Amino acid sequence: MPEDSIEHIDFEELNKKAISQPLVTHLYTADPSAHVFEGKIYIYPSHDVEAGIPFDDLGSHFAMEDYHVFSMETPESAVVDHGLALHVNDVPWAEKQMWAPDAASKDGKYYLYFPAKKADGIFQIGVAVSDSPAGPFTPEAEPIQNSYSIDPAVFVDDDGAAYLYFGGLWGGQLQSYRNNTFDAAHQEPVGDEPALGPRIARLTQDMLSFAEEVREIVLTDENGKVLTAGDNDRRFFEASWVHKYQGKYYLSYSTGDTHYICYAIGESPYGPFTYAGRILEPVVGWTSHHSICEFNGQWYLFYHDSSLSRGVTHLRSIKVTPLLHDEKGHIQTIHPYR
Ligand code: FUB
Repeated sequence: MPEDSIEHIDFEELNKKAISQPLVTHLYTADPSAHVFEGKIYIYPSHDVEAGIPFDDLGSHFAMEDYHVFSMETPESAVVDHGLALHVNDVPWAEKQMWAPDAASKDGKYYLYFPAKKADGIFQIGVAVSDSPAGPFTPEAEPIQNSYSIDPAVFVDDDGAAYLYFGGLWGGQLQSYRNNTFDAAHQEPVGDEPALGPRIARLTQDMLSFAEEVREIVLTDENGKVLTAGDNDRRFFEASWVHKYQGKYYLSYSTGDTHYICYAIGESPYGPFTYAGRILEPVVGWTSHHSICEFNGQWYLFYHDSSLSRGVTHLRSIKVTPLLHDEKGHIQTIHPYR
């Protein structure tokens, strides 16, 4: 939701209309990546803080330093804060801006994937390992080789293959990459030029590296035409997430400056994905970022908004609400405030 509309919001009224309330109120939390591990819901969010850094289009005011992991017995039960899971000071290669993370599990170990800026100002993605889904996590000494940009999301397919999706525009630096090579001179495409897609690479068996060259995902409209950069209501901006429903792959993502969470459907983890609609209408705050998780046969959308901070865009709170697929596999659009 655009910043300039926030001053007109009556937050008492808005909170009455909100379809869900913040899951965590003792910290600001955002970008919730939810998974069912060991029979419980574990949530891996960003930990928002007020660092007093002026706002800019690069998101410098999102100056997060650490992660906490949260768990819930069910989507209705109390949330447990498992405390500090990883701090930027413990990551040898990272300097600042611990943005949206995700986690995966394999053979009794847990892997936390996270973006951070290095001292040279470039984002890369790192991985940290734990014996518990709650952490604490021990980071690898170097970022994942050939990783770049932000918003890692892991999808583990039925055959055990794990894929890392990533990428985000503007502050996330994706516009500076072509063919996996950084050049600050590259700009975001415009108008009828093809939009940039999120990136994907299969992970190695040990979950610590890319097993292949990073590929760009193609998103098309229902006629097979690649979504264009000027199609701001539908083009990918950041916050990739993949879930599988009835044998199909659903890639969901944020459209950034138009503030929607949209989705597209494909036959393979690599796509191409065909645009299929909106999952979430704009929330209070500029960013929208989510995950989709099945628990006991019911699907849930984890998302965030800035209602608890009364509209401060970098002080967000995670929320959860049921998500419905209809009989054709389409996702029912969620309106966050009735
Ligand atoms: O939390 C920092 C950034 O804001 C995330 O990486 C983006 O997806 C947006 O939610």
